[in-house]
Amino acid sequence: MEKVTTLGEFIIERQQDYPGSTGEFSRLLSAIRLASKIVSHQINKAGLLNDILGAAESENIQGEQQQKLDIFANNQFIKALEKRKVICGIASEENEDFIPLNKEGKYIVSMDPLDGSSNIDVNVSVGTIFSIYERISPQGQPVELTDFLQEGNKQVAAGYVIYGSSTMLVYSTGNGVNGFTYDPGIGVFVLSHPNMKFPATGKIYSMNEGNFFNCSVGVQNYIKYAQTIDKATNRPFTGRYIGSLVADFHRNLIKGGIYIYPATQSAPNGKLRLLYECNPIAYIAEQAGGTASDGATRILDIKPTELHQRVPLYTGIKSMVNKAEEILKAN
Ligand code: AHM
Ligand code: MG
Repeated sequence: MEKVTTLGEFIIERQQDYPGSTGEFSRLLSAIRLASKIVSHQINKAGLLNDILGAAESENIQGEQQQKLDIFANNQFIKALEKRKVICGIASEENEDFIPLNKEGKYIVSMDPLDGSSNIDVNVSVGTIFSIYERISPQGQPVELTDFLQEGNKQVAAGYVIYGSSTMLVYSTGNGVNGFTYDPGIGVFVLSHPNMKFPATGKIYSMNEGNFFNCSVGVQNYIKYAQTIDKATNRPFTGRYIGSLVADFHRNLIKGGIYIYPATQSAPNGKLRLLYECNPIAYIAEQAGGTASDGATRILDIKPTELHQRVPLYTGIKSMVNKAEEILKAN
């Protein structure tokens, strides 16, 4: 039989790479693995009799309508994570404040439990995004806001789960990016995409072009550049936009491209949140040989000032992001 590496085995193998490792971190990852399976199972049943589709009667801190599955996914991830004593706090897109957990815990988790949730009712891919740091406040004391406001370059791990035609968990602990596909028949994630890297070149651009006249001249000029016919640079690029960050990023990682959520007149800092959307995606992008910026500054070097802070995001193949930055700078 062909050798299959499960995520569980992979986590244990990798733990041995770090001398002195206590297994605490592995426990954290296995909580994320467990919650993803539960959420995946529920998403795959959406539309059946489980009354899980559609809007809930609440809004989140951003004033956005919460979907029932947003709340379900948030609860599942919190439930799984709070059981692991290694975690001292969680920040979530769905909660105004961070949630303090075990004072003795060493790690904090920031997450978007269900990103792109407006896509659920129409059977389009959604995702979970997570970011992990070691706390900076002393163990034994309650977790503090400053533990969550660390620069992205301090992340010790980050990843996402894509609930698509299959469910995949993609993550990095700073040593490359690995992707695991969920086999629902046996209930395990299997290593299917070892050492993921962006292709050397790409021709996909992903942006909500409905915002064209709402964007700066620089962004408009980049879109015109992407659409211009030029054989030498393989243009025009192909436009692909799902409206689900994880799915758009994942496609561009595999096929080669750039994802843009720029500043707009109505959203001067863009739409995406630094802590639990941009930082983890930027970490994965860099670990896969790509890059991420806000149009001028490396995402991972931005010092967060608040939990739900938003920043513009340009991420994907380095040469494509660099070109976008060059065009923005010229305007
Ligand atoms: P959400 O966190 O409320 O789901 O919003 C984030 C999503 C991203 O997944 C996606 O890239 C973006 O919003 C799409 O926004 P828009 O509809 O403005 O293009
Ligand atoms: Mg989101």
